[in-house]
Amino acid sequence: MTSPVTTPKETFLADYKQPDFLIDNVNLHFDLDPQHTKVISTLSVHKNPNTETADCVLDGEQLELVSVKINGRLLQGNEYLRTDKQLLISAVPEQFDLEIVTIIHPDKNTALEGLYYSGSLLCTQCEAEGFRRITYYPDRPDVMAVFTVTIAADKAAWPIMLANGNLAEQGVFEDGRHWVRWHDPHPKPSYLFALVAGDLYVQQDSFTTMSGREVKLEIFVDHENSHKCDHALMSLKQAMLWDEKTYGREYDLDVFMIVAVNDFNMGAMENKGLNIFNAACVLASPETATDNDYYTIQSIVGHEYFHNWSGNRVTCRDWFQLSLKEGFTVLRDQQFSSDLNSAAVQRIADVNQLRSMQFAEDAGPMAHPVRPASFIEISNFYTVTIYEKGAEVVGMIKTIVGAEGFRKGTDLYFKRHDGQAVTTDDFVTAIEDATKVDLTQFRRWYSQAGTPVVAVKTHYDHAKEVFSLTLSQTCPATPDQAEKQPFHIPVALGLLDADGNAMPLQLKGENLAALSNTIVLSLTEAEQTFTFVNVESSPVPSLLRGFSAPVRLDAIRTSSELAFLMANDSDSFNRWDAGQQLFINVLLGLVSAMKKDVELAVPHILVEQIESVLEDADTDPALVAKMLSIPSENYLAAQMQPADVDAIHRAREFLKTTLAKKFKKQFSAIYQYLNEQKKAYAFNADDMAKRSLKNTCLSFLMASNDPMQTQRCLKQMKDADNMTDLLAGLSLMADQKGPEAEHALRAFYEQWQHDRQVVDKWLTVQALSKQSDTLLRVKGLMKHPAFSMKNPNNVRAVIGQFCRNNPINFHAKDGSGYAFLAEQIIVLDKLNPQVASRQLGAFNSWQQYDADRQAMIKKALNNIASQKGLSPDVYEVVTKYLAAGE
Ligand code: 0A1
Ligand code: ZN
Repeated sequence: MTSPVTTPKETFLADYKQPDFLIDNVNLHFDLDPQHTKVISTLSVHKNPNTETADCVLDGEQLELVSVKINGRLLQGNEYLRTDKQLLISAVPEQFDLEIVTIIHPDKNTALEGLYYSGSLLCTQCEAEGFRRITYYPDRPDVMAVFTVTIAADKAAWPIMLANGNLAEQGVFEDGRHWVRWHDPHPKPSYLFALVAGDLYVQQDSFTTMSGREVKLEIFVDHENSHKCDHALMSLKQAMLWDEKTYGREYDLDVFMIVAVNDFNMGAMENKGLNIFNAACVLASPETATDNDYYTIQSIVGHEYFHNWSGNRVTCRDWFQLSLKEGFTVLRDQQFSSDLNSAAVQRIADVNQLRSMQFAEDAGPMAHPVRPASFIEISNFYTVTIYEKGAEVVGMIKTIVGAEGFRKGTDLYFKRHDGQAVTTDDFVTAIEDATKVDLTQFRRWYSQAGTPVVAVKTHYDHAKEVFSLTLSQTCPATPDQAEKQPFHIPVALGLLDADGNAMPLQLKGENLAALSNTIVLSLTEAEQTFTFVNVESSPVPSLLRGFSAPVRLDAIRTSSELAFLMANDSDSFNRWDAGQQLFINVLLGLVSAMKKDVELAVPHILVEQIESVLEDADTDPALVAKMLSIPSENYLAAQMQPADVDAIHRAREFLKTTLAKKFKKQFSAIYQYLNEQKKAYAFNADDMAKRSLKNTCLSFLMASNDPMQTQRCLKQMKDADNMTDLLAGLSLMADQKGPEAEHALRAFYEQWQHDRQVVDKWLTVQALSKQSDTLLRVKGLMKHPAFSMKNPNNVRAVIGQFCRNNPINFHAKDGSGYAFLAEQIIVLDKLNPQVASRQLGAFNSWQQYDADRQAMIKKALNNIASQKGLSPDVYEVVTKYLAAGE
């Protein structure tokens, strides 16, 4: 296999060493120009007394070096050494001032790391290792310094110039240029540095903090988006208040700024005082954004804001500790969304994502622990394991120590480590010290990869009124770890009697029954039996309530047991979960019936349950919509070895159509009722729930193959005053063939071609179409003027959606989907390695398919691997995927 020019180096946690040099102050001066930006960096440096080396090594990539001065003396070329990644200056004093001048070319920067040009904006992205593309610097999170940033540029072209912290000074030059100086008093690592310049609209507001300080809030967007800032601003104020109330965290600068940019590799970035957002994650108006967008924006604005404490004030010692800030901050944003909207819906969405994506990652070639032991390219580790499983791990700590203990623990953590760069272990220690709960064994969640499987056996002794529950745990091997030690797994549990009522929970040896209907058991051994006494009748256990641990439950439950839980469990998450399991059993049954050529039928027990869910549609429409959502094809594929893509698709379609026909009257009535209740769009949990149920009904109605329903769908689109209803209609139409569908798509584009966020939705609905010619359409879209390979949102909307969320087409028998992805990755890698590597993720579960498909995927992977000059990003992933197949 051909590797990149030099084989990328692997970095190990075990090799961590403190930095040899520390920086107290950084003074940056930027002479901005998209083609040619000059950066003068002046650092006050001192030797770290704890280390030995006297050579000062700085990181730097793709920089033109102009000059290096130490204490004002210009160094000659032979006084330092340069490689393509570093600058080494030997024999430096214990303490010195270092001035480095570099030139960079933002307009050539398609990788979108460092300083780059997006539309008419100049902006930065420095996490994880982008700062080294701006200047030479010890670009690692444990070097924290106070930054002062001066920006100078032509005033007409760059009227707004922003950096972190508070505005200190500004002025104008005589030649039409102007300058600003920003000062951030909080020491920070280089990855939190940010700069933005451009001609932007600003929407302002303010927030008074718990101690009475007034903070200016500003959102900067392109002028044409001036009407799309309200929701993000409102979300920001909600987040600031929530963090004060829930975690006692107050904001600490005079101003908090958010900027929307069109070209961005991820969702958003928490730069101190100057968050930079992917425009799609901040802009919203009822006509252009769906409920889902509104929801996501609220949660991402919260997420980035919460980083101000969990990430910025207390940061990571090294990138192996990434989950220290990300896992904890995701938990915080989940709590925030849950408090502001519906807790059950939030939990269901989080678990759905975890199960469909993180479990797949844990079961695939890139499996890694929440605290990885090594990496080649850190950008590849912004994963669902670090983020979502990381959040589950912190959530389990909260479950184990209780909400009050957790708050004591986080208070201690923030106080003890304010201004420091620390480890996940420091976080756990702070919680232990505050609560006196021993989390020694729990720490294995940070070091062991893989999804544990918990098997369940039960026994009821009628005569003694004793119920015993035997739980055993195993964890499958992952590429770097064959053997696993038992985890500390909190298992939340309730018992139901035959009428569905909660039963008292009294563990043997305890005097009294637990006060609540749910107790949390600590499973710490490979096998453990929990004995409940005074259990008057044979109970039905409700296990892992609220999904109390990120494990797979291996409990043999009959369909009638699942139906019983679906109808009676007081834990709404578990009610939903029982329904999902029932769906899965039915779908897998349909798949095997198909194989045996037996006539397909939907079991009565499911039909009955759906009937009662529909009867109850009024009580909790959000939950009902979730209860009616059939598990995705991808998730079903993960439950089958080998996954039969076509059979799964057909089984799912059959189930949907059967239910649609059986309950047409009910779906129609609910739809009608909700549609008539229409009022002006507002984003709140109640209205969102109703729209969600209405559109779920519409999607069932469309599955009934009745032309009348198509008319209904078109009418909804015509009448819609909001993007939620319009897009729901359009995506149902895009699944159809024929002139009506084509017309709907054309009309939509004509109406919205001026709006990038809406155009991305238009691209997505087409990439997701179930029609068999979708790949052809996708290729056509990539030639459309609305599409650019350099824009990550476009790439995700077309290539990403097709390859990840359209399994029936991506996994086409002829391998065309695989060849397509390989080709795109090869092109993308030259432009933007981070985006290329992420798209490669569509091959993560390649070993779960049949031998023919595996052979074709392997060919596609080999095609990528044989390319000259691969980025470390793509190299790492493709190598690991291929190694798994050896
Ligand atoms: N820290 C950000 C995520 C992020 C990571 C890398 C980026 O650029 C390559 C950008 C953003 C967050 O958690 O929101
Ligand atoms: Zn984050």
